[in-house]
Amino acid sequence: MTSLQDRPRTEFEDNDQHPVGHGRMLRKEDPRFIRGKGRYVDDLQLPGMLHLAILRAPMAHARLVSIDTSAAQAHPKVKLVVTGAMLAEKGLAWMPTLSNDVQAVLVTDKVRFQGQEVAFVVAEDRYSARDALELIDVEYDVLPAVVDVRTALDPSSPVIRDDLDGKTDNHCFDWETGDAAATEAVFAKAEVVVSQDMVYPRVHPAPMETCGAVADYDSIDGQLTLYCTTQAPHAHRTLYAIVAGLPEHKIRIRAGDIGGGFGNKVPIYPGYVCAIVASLLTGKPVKWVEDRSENLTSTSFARDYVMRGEIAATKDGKILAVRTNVLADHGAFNGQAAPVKYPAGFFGVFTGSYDLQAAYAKQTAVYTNKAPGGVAYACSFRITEAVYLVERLVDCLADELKMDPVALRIKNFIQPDQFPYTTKTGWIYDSGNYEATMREAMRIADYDGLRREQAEKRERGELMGIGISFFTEAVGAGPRKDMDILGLGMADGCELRVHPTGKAVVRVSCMSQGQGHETTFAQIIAEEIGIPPADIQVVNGDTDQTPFGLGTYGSRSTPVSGAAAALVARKVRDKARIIASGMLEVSVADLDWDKGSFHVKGDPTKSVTIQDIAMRAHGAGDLPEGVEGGLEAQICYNPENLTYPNGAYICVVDVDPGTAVVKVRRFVAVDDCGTRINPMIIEGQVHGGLADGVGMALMEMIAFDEDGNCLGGSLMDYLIPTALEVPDWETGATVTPSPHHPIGAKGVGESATVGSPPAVVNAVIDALTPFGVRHADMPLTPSRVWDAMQGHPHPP
Ligand code: MCN
Ligand code: CUM
Repeated sequence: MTSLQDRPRTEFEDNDQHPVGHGRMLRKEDPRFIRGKGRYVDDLQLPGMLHLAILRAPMAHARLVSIDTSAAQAHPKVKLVVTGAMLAEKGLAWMPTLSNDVQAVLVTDKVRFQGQEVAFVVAEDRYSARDALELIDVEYDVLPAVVDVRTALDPSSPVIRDDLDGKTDNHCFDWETGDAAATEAVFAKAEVVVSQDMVYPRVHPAPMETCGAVADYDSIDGQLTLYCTTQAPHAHRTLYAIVAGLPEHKIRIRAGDIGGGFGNKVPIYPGYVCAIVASLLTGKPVKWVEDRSENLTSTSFARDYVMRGEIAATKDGKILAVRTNVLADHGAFNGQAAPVKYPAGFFGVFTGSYDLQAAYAKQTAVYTNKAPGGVAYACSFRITEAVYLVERLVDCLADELKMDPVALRIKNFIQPDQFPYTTKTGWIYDSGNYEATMREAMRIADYDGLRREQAEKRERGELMGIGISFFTEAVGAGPRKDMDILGLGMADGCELRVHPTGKAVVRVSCMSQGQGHETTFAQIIAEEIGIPPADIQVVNGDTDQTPFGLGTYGSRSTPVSGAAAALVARKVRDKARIIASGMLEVSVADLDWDKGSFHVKGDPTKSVTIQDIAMRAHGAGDLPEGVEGGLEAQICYNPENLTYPNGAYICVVDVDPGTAVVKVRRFVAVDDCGTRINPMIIEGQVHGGLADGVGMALMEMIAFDEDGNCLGGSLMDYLIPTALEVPDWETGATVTPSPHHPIGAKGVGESATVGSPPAVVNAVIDALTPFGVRHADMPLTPSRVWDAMQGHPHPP
């Protein structure tokens, strides 16, 4: 291995030589991060600031009998102790979730999951606040907990949500998509049908920075400023405005730097509301920051789908239909964030990348005594679950037909000339060249060579596995005619202002949590108007400084805000063209654009740069008839469709026959996200997502005991991969631009997390071929792999 110093420097590492616009370029935000100068919420110190700590329930299900806060209140450093009953008096004990459910801010009646918020203390310092929690005396009447999603709907199960009118069971919602009868007809006639039960376990995004907030209410002008870890500042502001009855202009949300979100920072958590209430009551700024275990046990989890999948095909491997029945564990409150019409997120793309005759999915969601959440951890709104389901099913079918899993996929891919392709569940895939992408991955991996190596190893009793996964995601929610969150349309604003000296500021409604938006959004603008990225400041995360929009999740920043950025820049360029025509004394039609300047057609010596134009736009000289001064524009972009990135992943594992330890030896990922704005950042996104995938496939799970105690409350128990568990990633690309996106870009931020788990699992199952194993559930820990090798694929 070469050391970092020896490594040849590549051209892109020198930003000064970087061509203006798209391409490899170092991240503009990194100088402050690598110097430890990021501005996270916990770095904030405001004068007179108090500290808030939350008392959490020690058990999963219990009636609250009494709560005595007098000893805590007597603590010399404590300023305030608040219980659910006190919030109830102000009508603030419950808050709406982003999925039209309600969630308790503090418990008033009943504890519904372990770690739920019961009371809070505000003190002069963090330690005193924590100490005082121990002085609160709570009496609980413990109830049996509902832990297993499979029995949650049994009439004998205690009803968790008795706060909801007339609720007599733990049913949360039903949802279906596709055509049940047509699918049944295809299945009834099919030559081959394979079915498989599989569980996508509960996992947690576990961002490096936990959630937190500083609430600062100014009682003189009635202005509330909330510094907080949110991926969606504007959506949060509107929700607070509705809950608190304050006008939006009196609420300012400021999300500074965020140390990883991964969907964990989309929901509104009780802690944020507690901090706001505390600042209102004390008149002081109040800080609340979770510790690791609070983050793991009480904030938005992901997955928790129990799935039965069925696939129908002909004997020679033409896939005809896919069908699935899903039980979804939503925890104690439906706290997921998904567009209203898609209560199961975009699970509807479970038809994968294949041309089918019919498809049908049915889903039942239930409440259990576990933390709420559901859509987090680079989920692409549940496409993770969908891709896992279909990619495992295709491998089960390949096993049944004794066909090579790549050949089976290639035989069934949607063909390039079928795009735009309407799936049997109604999604319109915009573009792709799946076979080319698959073949590129095979080339990089030397697929045939790998199969030869595997055959030789099998002869020697060695367990080598090769796993394939091909995914299509639907990202960039979404067209406002059919996508909204709590009635808010999923469009995004963007404003661009070019200053007199030709420097620019672009204000976006999306919110970077590590994806490098300060760089890539500057590049998008640079590509369109030729101002170097270094001269373009990207502003995000402050509702007073940015236009309205729904924020960053579901890899929607590039598909939606990125489109808005390109279009707003084109608006500015159009105005610049008119000003240039005046400066060069020719008509607009006689001008040609080179990135960064206009010149007279046929005479490149007669030209003006965008910087000259910016000065003229603000200067004292005349402007063409009807042109206002200044050089700026704004836009709100409503996407026409989602974008459909796709990719082919090949994973190579070795399984130790003696210990059942899985080692991921190679991982090839070829991603097609359309036009690539910054390939270095894309590779970083893919590397991170692949590590996520290895983690979920092999290590990560939030488990519970039968009483509902969370067994994943620390990073000692909830294992996440380190550099030691992952290989050197081998990445590649194909480029099929999105036809409706102004620059042809598709999202990529979640692609690798979505696409990689089935590749790893398929590889492990492939390695276990000599044992006749068709499936084993994630995480494939040594004990589970061992069980599978012994013929017990489902752990008890
Ligand atoms: N990009 C690009 N060319 C493309 C597509 C994207 O150069 N064709 C760049 C973008 O400009 C952006 C990055 O790649 O800098 C990711 O873009 P996009 O796919 O639009 O995703 P978002 O920016 O909307 O990020 C959200 C996505 C989600 S939903 C999760 S979850 C996740 C992820 O990003 N969380 C992350 N990646 C993460 N990466 C980090 N470091 N931290 C997180 O919390
Ligand atoms: Cu689903 S995790 Mo991301 O969409 O923030």
